[in-house]
Amino acid sequence: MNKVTIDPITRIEGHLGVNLDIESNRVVNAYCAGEMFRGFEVILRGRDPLDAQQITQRICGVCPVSHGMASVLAQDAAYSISPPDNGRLGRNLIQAANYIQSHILHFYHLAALDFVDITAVAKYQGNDPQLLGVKAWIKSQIASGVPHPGAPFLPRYTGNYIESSELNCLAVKHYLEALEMRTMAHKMAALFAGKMPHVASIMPGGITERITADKIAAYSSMLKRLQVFIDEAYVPDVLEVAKAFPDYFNQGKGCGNFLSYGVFPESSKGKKMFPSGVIIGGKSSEFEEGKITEEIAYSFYSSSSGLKPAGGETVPDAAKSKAYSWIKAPRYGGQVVEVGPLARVLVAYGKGDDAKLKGLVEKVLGALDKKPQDLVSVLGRHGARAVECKLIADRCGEWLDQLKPGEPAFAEFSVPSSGSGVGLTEAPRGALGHWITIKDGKIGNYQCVVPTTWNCSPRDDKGTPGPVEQALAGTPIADEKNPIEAARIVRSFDPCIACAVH
Ligand code: NFE
Ligand code: MG
Repeated sequence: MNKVTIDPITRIEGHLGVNLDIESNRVVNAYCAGEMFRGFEVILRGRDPLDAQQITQRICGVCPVSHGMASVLAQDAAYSISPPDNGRLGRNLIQAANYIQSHILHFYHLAALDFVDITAVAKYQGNDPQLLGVKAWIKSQIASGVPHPGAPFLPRYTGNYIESSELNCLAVKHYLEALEMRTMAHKMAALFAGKMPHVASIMPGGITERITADKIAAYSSMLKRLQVFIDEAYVPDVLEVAKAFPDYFNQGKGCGNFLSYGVFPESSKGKKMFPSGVIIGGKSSEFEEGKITEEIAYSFYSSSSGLKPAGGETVPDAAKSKAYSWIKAPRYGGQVVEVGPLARVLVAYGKGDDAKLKGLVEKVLGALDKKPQDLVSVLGRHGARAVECKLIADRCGEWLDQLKPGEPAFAEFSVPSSGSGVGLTEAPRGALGHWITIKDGKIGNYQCVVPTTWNCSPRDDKGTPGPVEQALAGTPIADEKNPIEAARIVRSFDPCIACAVH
């Protein structure tokens, strides 16, 4: 048995180490290690509850909006308030812009370089000024003997990349355009959020930015440019990668269980654009919050194991024997579940209520001659992310139309001296929950269970590996010095270790 370590796994957010036991060029066991402690849940104790949506946003610079949302949803519940329609829609539009930014980031800037050969640009014959700039710089790197020409597209493994130089050049062009698209998505969010990335206007009761016709028009015009990019670059590029690497419909399947809390409320009554739901062993069921626990047998904590988050504890123990990760192991009814875009799309597809989602999923599957079950794979995760990015961008136009300029976006409230609340939403990377308990007007306990906590969890008390660990087991690795297959599987989950540990 050979031990192969990828540490850190690069082009993700935060410090993830992956240790693989490999026998006869196949992964036998995988271990995901979150390699830092952060302590947000400890920092929050004793603070003013109204600090929570600001402090928790600092867990991450990529998905701060979702942390802010989970926090104000928990506080809405604790204060028994509900935002007016303008507040609900404003929150949706901020969170949607952050999803679009995050999904474009993930595909182009974090994952595509596992598939695209940047050096093809050295032979580029066209006259695109941006590509000519990249060409000159890559040629100079090749001439000076840099081992992997193409920094800052580094580090990367030697591997089989897309062969068509035309497609490779187009992908690099889109990589550069994607940077501008993400800036625009940030600007859209900031219209209703006050600022990005760590937003100012999301508060319990709604949002504090006023809804004006100017803001609606500005959001709408930037949205239209993003929709063109999503339709003409992002979705087609994901399809090209799928056509070039069909084997990745068979790689990285994982536990095959899925969980979504649901996201983007369409009314104050609770109907959401993406519904909540659970799929375990192929059977669908309604989501029950009471089934969530966190186990810590292999995590660096000395708190009790198997606690529900409302009564969760965070007691770090760096010297704990047997532990190998700072990530806890969340479980649903004791089961390992995957969260994220694939979970959201499969839950919604299974419920069958969303004709647009069903139509788009079937169109993509038809273009690739694949079945819904093929989605449980590396390429299925990329495909689900692109599909939901398009659906969310399209839906934003309808939310903009429903806004009422000049009407309130915020409901008044007061903070009780004691209470509790649960805030469940979906961040770009999956199911996100915050649990708040208020005691003597201060935060008595605050617990977060975060998407990458679910996906990159270590083994639980029974020794069952987490979703990414399961997705890696059994993977063929052609060259142990270049475990690109494992990196592609890990990155398909879009992990964020800063979030996972929090
Ligand atoms: Ni730090 Fe986050 C995760 C997402 S949770 S990126 O995991 O998406 O809000
Ligand atoms: Mg936690």
